[in-house]
Amino acid sequence: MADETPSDSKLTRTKEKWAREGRFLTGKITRPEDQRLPPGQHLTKDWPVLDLGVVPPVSRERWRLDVYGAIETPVFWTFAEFAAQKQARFTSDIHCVTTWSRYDNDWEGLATRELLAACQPREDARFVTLHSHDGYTTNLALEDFAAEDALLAHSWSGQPLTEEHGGPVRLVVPHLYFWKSAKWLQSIEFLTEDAPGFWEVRGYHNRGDPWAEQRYSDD
Ligand SMILES: Nc1nc2c(c(=O)[nH]1)N[C@H]1C(S)=C(S)[C@@H](COP(=O)(O)O)O[C@H]1N2
Ligand SMILES: [Mo]
Repeated sequence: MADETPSDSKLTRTKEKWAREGRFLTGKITRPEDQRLPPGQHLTKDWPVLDLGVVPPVSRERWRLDVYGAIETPVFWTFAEFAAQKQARFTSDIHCVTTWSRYDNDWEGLATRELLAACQPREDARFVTLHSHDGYTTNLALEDFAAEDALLAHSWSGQPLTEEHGGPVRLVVPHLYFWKSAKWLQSIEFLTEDAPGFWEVRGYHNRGDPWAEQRYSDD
């Protein structure tokens, strides 16, 4: 487990610079019915690895899911308990803010809607923050977290998620840029007020809708 987030790495500084300059923005904001590739994106067949450069060693044996905050029923599951929940299989596209997109990713895991049914967010819960083992965080509005194709994924293409892609378990929220899909998921915090995460405080958009090209924060 990394106890320091490499927030001053070369990659982090480069991506902060892109946010300041508005790099990759095309100005297009509509989503034509027949368009699968969001504006400013290009298609890739391989699957790039993007993170802060630290791969935290977390085995399935040691992994726990800790769900806490503005909820009625706190959840603390081992991997076996997590895997014993109702399983979902979703196929979705990846859109990374650095402009690559990858179609037809086959994910398996726990639909976020099933998690919500288990932990029962309180009436006043409106946001979630994901905390990861590399010190990364990212925030989502509850509606975005609850999207019908969002899941906590443990497998990709029928195989356990590899270490480099965020295994044992990562979030997948297909309708937003991929930085919202936290790898090496450690805990999920439900909040009444929004708490911007690692990239959101470094010039990236708070929501990150690829179809509206919400790459960077407006101010
Ligand atoms: N824990 C953690 N999750 C993370 C990141 C990270 O640095 N740490 N990077 C995000 C970014 S910017 C992207 S594009 C995707 C990349 O996922 P991949 O390496 O599986 O392609 O993970 C996201 N989730
Ligand atoms: Mo990214």
